[in-house]
Amino acid sequence: MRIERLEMRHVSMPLVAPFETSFGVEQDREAIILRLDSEGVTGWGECVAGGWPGYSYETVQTAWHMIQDHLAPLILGQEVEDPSDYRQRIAHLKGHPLAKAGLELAFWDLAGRAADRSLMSMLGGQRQRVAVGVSIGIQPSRGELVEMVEAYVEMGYPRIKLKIKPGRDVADVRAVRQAFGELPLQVDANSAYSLDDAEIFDAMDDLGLLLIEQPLAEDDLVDHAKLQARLKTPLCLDESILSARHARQALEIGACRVINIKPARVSGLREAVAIHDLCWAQEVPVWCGGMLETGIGRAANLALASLPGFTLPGDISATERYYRQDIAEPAFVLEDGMIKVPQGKGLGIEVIQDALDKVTVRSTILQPGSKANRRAS
Ligand code: OSB
Ligand code: MG
Repeated sequence: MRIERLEMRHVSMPLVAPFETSFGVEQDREAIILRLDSEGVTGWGECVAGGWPGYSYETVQTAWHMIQDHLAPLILGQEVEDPSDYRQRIAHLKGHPLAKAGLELAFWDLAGRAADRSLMSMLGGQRQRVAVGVSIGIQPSRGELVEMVEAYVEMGYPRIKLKIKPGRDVADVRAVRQAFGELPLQVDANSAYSLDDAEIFDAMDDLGLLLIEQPLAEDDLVDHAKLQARLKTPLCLDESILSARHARQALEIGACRVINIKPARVSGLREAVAIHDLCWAQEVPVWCGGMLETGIGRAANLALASLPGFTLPGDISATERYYRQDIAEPAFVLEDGMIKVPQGKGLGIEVIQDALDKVTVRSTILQPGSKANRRAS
């Protein structure tokens, strides 16, 4: 398909409530929405790089530069057959998985819409609904945390994840465990600890958690292996796993027993499926993580989570948990602790142009031979 046009929009979307993690507080979700046009077909993508390098080194600004100046010139005016062809064209460029994944997603949507196939069927998904949970940010107080958990349990979320950070860990988690007995519960530290904090995780080991997500630094598989060796609770890696190779090595050295797969973090859906396949073959449970995506990115996460190896509930919550007004429809709703996987062609959602216009803070249109394109090539 000849790629005629790439539109980039930096968006800032107000969240229904601030989301606090060990790396900071988000009030408005920043992202880049991408629109590809080819031969009368449009494909949408979302790059989830945020406003500052808290989760990853990438930011909206670095991703903007990467997409505009390095990725776009490799596709504009070119015949790009499908997402695999796109991947080959960009394979020589180092790093920047969030930027690469955002544009790959637009190619998946484009390919699906052109071939009249759903993303779920293109990826090999097998279920119409997927089990989901909710990720709860750090709350101002322990009491408010317990109330927040109660509210989500009442809404029907069958699994709760609590964000933790030093000083807001064991006591918070214990309070939630005491209030909710058998509730399926897990925690996410977003790499806020070191092996010197092992005693905190020893204490956490008795709280019946499904898993402990990314306790240590993202580039520290070796210490994760040491920590895993002393715990009964499975460690789950998020930030550390950027490719199927990392996943294989982490499992080989015992750095984790579960993997959180986020298509964005691993450069896109193709690599996400490769990690799924590797884990499925080894009977390692995986689940689909989230990055507070808009309806565009969450549609893709739902399709991915419909693969058979996604045996744990994903961080894919209902639209109303994130945004009062999303930029895509239909909204995703929770039913019996699950969300339906879109079955329409491509991502199976429609972008709401007015809503997108309202949250756009800057935009650019790149075409073959346009200024930004020439400057970089
Ligand atoms: O570490 O899983 C994470 C959100 C932003 C950045 C990192 C993470 C998260 C979440 C929220 O936990 C998951 C979601 O509901 O999208
Ligand atoms: Mg995480």
